[in-house]
Amino acid sequence: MTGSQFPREELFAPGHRGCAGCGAAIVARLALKAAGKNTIVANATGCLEVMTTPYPETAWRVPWVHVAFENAAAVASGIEGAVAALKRKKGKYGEEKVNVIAFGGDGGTADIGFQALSGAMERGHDMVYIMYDNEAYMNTGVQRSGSTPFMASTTTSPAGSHIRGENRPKKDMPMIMAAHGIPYVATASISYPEDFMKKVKKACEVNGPAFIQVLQPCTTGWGYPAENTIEMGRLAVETGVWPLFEIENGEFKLNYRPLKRKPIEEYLKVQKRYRHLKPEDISVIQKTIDMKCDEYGL
Ligand SMILES: Cc1ncc(C[n+]2csc(CCOP(=O)(O)OP(=O)(O)O)c2C)c(N)n1
Ligand code: SF4
Repeated sequence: MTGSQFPREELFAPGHRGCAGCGAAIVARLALKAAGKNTIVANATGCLEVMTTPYPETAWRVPWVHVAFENAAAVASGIEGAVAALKRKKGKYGEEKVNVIAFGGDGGTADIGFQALSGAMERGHDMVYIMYDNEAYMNTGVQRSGSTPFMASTTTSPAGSHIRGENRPKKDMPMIMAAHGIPYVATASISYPEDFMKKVKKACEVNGPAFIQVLQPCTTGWGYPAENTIEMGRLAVETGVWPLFEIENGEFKLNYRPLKRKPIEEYLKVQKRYRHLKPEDISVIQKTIDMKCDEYGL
């Protein structure tokens, strides 16, 4: 299925309260386009939830549940169980598949919601978990999360003359999820919409749990002009910071290989969260990216 074959119908309305250029809105819009209207969403507290549902308005044109910061996966697994039970009762649901999708930010997924996520994946619920990864707790003022990259400055890992920003590497969520033995794990980017939508569609079709981590540039937290959101996502992939891959039934497949990887500096120098970096810091980051890319055959 190519991009032009995806439905034109918009299940995520414009007019939400996200910052201009917000990548989270693009995640939701593309994901719903791919999943279609037979979808129920559980959305963890965070920017995506706050900006899309200022009472009494909503940007969601599918059934949507706001859940606590920490339990999107638990609520989604309950919805999946309820749908299965109602399907068994004649007349409640037809034969059509109902997609259950949980959306959580990186804080809501890699940190506080991790236990609920791990449990839902391990129990084998037929659901899709989409981690929209803007690499910090954006809704509450750009605090670091387990998914914040090495040396990025946030309000709780502030760069100064001694501290070089975040001092730990980014948590490797796709590999942690793959270690649960679930049938489908993928990385994606809003800047490669066709790839992302195909992955969402596949994740919905899989029988069992599926996990997609989509990198979501955030104009406010990363510090770049709003009109550059798509370009930021492209640079992440073109420099090898964010490889696009799938792990399907344990089999790893790289989805995109740049003709020539761009130097990491091109990605770092256009973001305020990295403006403190010195040439020696950039070479350290470049080395870690090179090692990761070697591992992935990129
Ligand atoms: C138990 C609990 N602790 C803290 C909060 C406050 N809180 C709301 S949203 C949020 C940050 C969410 O970060 P993330 O999941 O990365 O999503 P983003 O805002 O970046 O989209 C925090 C700390 C909360 N709602 N509940
Ligand atoms: S802070 Fe970032 S994630 Fe939150 S609404 Fe603004 S651009 Fe979107």
